[in-house]
Amino acid sequence: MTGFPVRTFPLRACFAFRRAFLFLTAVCLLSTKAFAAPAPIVLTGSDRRPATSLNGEWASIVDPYFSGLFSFHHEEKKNGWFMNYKAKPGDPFPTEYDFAKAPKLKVPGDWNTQRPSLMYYEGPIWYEKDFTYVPKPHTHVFLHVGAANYHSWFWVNGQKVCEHEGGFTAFNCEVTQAIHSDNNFVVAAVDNTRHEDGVPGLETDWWNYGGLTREVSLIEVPESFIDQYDIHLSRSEDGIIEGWVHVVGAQPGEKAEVEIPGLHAKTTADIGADGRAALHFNVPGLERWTPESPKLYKVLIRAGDDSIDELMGFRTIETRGTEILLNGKPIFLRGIAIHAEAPYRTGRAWSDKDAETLLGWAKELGCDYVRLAHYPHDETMLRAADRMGLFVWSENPVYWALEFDNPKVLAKAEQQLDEEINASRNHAAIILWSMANETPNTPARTQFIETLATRARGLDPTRLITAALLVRAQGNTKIVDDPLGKALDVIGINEYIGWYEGHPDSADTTEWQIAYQKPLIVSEFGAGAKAGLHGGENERWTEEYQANVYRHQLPMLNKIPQLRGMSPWCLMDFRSPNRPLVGIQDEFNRKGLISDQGQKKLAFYVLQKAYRNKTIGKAD
Ligand code: GCB
Repeated sequence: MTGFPVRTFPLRACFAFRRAFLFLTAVCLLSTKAFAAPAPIVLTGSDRRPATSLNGEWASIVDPYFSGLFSFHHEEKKNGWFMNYKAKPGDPFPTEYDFAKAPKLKVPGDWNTQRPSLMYYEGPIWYEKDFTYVPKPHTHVFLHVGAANYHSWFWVNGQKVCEHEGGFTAFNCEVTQAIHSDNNFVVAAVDNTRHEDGVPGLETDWWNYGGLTREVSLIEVPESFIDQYDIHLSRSEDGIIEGWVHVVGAQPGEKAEVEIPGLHAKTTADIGADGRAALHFNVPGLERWTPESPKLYKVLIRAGDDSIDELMGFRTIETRGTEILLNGKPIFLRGIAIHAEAPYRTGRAWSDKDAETLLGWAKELGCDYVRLAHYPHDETMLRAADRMGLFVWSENPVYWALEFDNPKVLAKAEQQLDEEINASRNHAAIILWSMANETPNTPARTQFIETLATRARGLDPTRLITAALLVRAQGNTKIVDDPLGKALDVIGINEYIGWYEGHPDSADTTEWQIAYQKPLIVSEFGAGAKAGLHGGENERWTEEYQANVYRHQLPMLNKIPQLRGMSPWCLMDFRSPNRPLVGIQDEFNRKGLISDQGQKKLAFYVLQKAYRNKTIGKAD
C-alpha cells in the first residue's frame, strides 16, 4: 500500500490532459477510475488507536505570497521552506527563513485567536515541528491530521507526503518511507484562502479560522491493518448486527473478528479479494441505544496483528410516511444548532472539554438532538454525543452558493462527504447526513446535491439523508416545494420569521404548505440578542425580543402536521465577519441562546420550558 491519501492527483492529471486534448476532458472527469489513485486511507476509529501526539507548539512563518513554495515565476520550488534548511557559513546563496527563530503556534488551534495580527489573516502559514521517532519494522506509519483549514501540504524530513483540500475532515498521509529513527521534522503549509471553486465557497456566515485546527499525530499500524469498518444493527433482521470490516494488505481468506464481550457475542469472517469481511451475527440481549439510555458497548475488532477497541451504541433509524422511527418507534427531535466555536475562549472548538461544555448546555436546554452545523465537527463531539445521548445531524460544507456546474467542485464535495461518512459512520448518535445548507434552487444545484445524496446512500444505507432548504412565500403562506426535497428522506427548512422578515407575531398568521409527505425538521429559526441587553419585546437586539420570537415560533411550528423536530439557530454566539454592528454584534452572530462567554439569554429558558414540558412536538 503506497501513495497519497488524497484525490487531488487524478484530478490534476485530468486537468493536465485537458490542456492538450480538450475532447478528453469529459472522459477524464467522468471516469476518474481510469486514473484512480489508491483509495484514501481512512483509519476509522483512529482516536481509539495508540498514537504519538504531535500536538503542542509548532514553529510558524506567515507567508502571504506563498514564497516558501513558489518561485518568482510561480514555479513550485524544489528547495522550498519544507526543506527546513539551516543556513551554513559560506553558503553561496541566502536562506531567508529559519524555523528555529520563528514564533510558535499551538496545535491544535486556529491561528486567528492565537495572535492579534492573525485575526483576519487569510493565506498560507508554514508550520514546523521537530520530533523523535523509532519506527518498527513491518509497519506503516501515518501522519493523522484531524483537520487543516483549508488547503494543506505536508513534508516529513523534506519529502512531500501529502496534499489535502477541505477544512473539516481528517486525513492520513503515509510517512513510512519518509520517517527515520531518532530526529525527524515535519513541515506543513496551511492556506485558508477562500476560493470560488472551494467547498465551502467564498461566502459563509462564520469565521474562516485557519490552521491545524484539530489534533495531529502519528499512527503506526501493522503491514496488514484495519482501515475501515461499519458495524450496525440490522433494520430488517431483529437482533442481528451486520456490516463489514475492511483490511488493507490482507490476503483473501484471512480472517477478521468482531467481539462484543458484554454480550458474549463474537463472529469471525473471511476477508475477500476486495479486502472486506462481511459481518452478520446474533446479539441476544442487546440493549439498544436511545437518548434516555445511551448504552455503549466495548467492541473488539481484530484482523491479523491489528486490533481496535471500539465503544459503540446500536440502534436503528428509519422513516415511515411522515414519521421518524428510532428502534421502530416514532420520535420527535428536540434540538439546537451548534457551530464548532469554542465556548469562553472563542476560536475553533476541538477538545473534549469544548464538546462537553457545548453538549452539556444542549442537555440542560432539554435537547435530545443537535444539528452540528455547517461542516463535520471534531470526533470529540461525536464521541460526547454518543455518550450523552444526543442525536446528531452531521453536515457536508455545501453551503449557500457554490459553483454547482463545475465538476471539480462536485469532486471536492464528494471527497469531503466520503471522508465524513467513512470516518464517523460508527457513531450511534449520527442519524442524519445533511448534504447542504440553503443552496439556490437551480437545476445545476439540484443535480449536484442529488449526486451527493445518491453517493451518501451508497456509502451508508442505514441513515437518513437531509438538507436545509430555503422556503418561499406567497402572502402569509410559506411554501416548501424546493425540488431537492425529492432526493431527501427528511426535509430540513430554515426560516427567520420575526427576524429577517416581519415581526415576532407575524408567525401567528403564517400558514404552511409542504409539498412532500415526508418528516420535516425546522433546521433553523431564531433572532439576534446581545446578552445583558434588556428592553421591550419588540425592541431588536434585546433578550426580550429574541424570547418573543421563540414564544411566537413554537405554537406556529406545532401546527405543522409533519413536524418531527427542530434545531433553532443557535446554541452559542459565534464569530462572523458579516456581523460588524458596533456595541451589539462586534463581529459575532448574536443568535445564540448563550453568549460566547456562557451567559444564558431569556430565550434559552423559553425553549427549555417547551422542551422539558414537551409542549413542542408530537410522537412521544
Ligand atoms: C442561515 C444560515 C446560518 C446563518 C443564519 C443567520 O440561514 O444557515 O449559517 O448564520 O442564517 O444568522 O443568518
